[in-house]
Amino acid sequence: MKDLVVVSNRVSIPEAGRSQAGGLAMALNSALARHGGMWFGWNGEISHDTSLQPTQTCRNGITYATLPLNAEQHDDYYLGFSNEVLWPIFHFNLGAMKFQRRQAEVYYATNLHFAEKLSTLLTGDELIWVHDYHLIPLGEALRRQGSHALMGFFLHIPFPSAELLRCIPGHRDLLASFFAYDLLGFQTPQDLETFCHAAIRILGAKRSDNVLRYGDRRLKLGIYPVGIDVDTLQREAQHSETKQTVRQLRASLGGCALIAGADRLDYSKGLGERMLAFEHLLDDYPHYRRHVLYTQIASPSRSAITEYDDLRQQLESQAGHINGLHSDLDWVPVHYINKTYPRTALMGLFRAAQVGLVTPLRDGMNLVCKEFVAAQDSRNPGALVLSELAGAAHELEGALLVNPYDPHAIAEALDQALQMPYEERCQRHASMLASVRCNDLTRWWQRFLDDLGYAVSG
Ligand code: GDG
Repeated sequence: MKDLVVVSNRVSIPEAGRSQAGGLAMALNSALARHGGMWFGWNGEISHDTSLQPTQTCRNGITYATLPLNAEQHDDYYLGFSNEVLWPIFHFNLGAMKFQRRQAEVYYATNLHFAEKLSTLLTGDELIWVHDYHLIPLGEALRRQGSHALMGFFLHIPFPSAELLRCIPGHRDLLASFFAYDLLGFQTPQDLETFCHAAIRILGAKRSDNVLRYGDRRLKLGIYPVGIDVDTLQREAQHSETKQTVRQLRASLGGCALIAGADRLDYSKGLGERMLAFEHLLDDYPHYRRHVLYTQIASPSRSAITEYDDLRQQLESQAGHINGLHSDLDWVPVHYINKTYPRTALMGLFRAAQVGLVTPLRDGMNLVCKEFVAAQDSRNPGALVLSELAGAAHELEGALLVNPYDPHAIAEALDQALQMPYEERCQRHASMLASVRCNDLTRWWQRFLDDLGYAVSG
């Protein structure tokens, strides 16, 4: 079996003897543990000296090869082109795009820099699996270094329509660079189709089933919806009930129904519209006043980017407005928390909630809604209100699907969720749990790596 090399923008090395907290980190570590191999990427540090060789650390049989970014790479490759051009455009948010040609140049140069550093560690007999929008041109840069390895790329975020893609100066080169890979994975059928349409229209690529040909390159496409580790999360959710913080949370509800959300603080997650929806719930269905609480965890993210800081201020003001208007001496309707919690606390919050509220304006998949489903007590499960524009909406038929741009529609769905009869809640939850189990985390990476192994012949 070939060794596996996973490449992602950010790599966090687990502490010795401990497994890693994040869902995706868990998945990739389990794939690496099975195949044996290396995880390569940025260590999260900024250093002026980029001539250093990657630092290699071994944990549980996996080699973590990491390197710092310099200030220019951090500002222009990571914050700039990746997160102020690709992230907004790929999330259909043209208004948030801020293009600067120099940042695009640094994006390509940083990918080349990663490829040069990675090349020194390769033997030539690896499967290389590259993750996400920061590293689209990495495959092409590795080919230029002479690599003939099998290379796959997985896009965690949606793929934009050809018209939106065309707004990115240099989009042809960006699109063409996907063709350096052997396998390209998407979260949903829609993303795959949108990519094919763009490649055919903009590059003149030729399609036959799920294979695209462009020049002398042949690119296989596939759909691999990211899942979660259901058993581990279920155990954590059950165990959370013994934790002091979760017991205090339950005691503080005072008989109120809990609506819960937990997201990175990101404009793609629809947090402002969600807050407005909760306000409509209190205005349009006044019988819920004093009987319902909304807890929203918004964990800090990319705060150096103006849009993210503006959103933080906007949410603080919206939560303050609702609480100022509706609170009583013994009831505060919105708990808005701008902090990152341990995952067990999150699972405890989800388990204590009657309603999970997950309404991104656009999302590649969205793992929070799947985690909410896993965290429920099947004997008395909560209901899920989910954006129809999240990739997960393709799988979770038992959710109440809403248009995330319509706060009134979200408020109606919240009302429906809060009133949902017991049998209906159980049925919907059972269907969602079955689907989350079917496409779990292990299946995700196994299917991708199987297909990558056969990408050339298959
Ligand atoms: C990208 C794509 C795709 C949130 N708050 C806390 C916390 N979280 C965890 C959640 C969940 C993860 O962060 C967020 O995952 P999502 O899938 O919702 O979203 P992105 O971060 O945007 O991820 C997305 C994903 O990649 C995987 O392919 O689904 O569409 O955008 O696991 O639980 N975790 C902890 N404390 C918090 O306060 N510990």
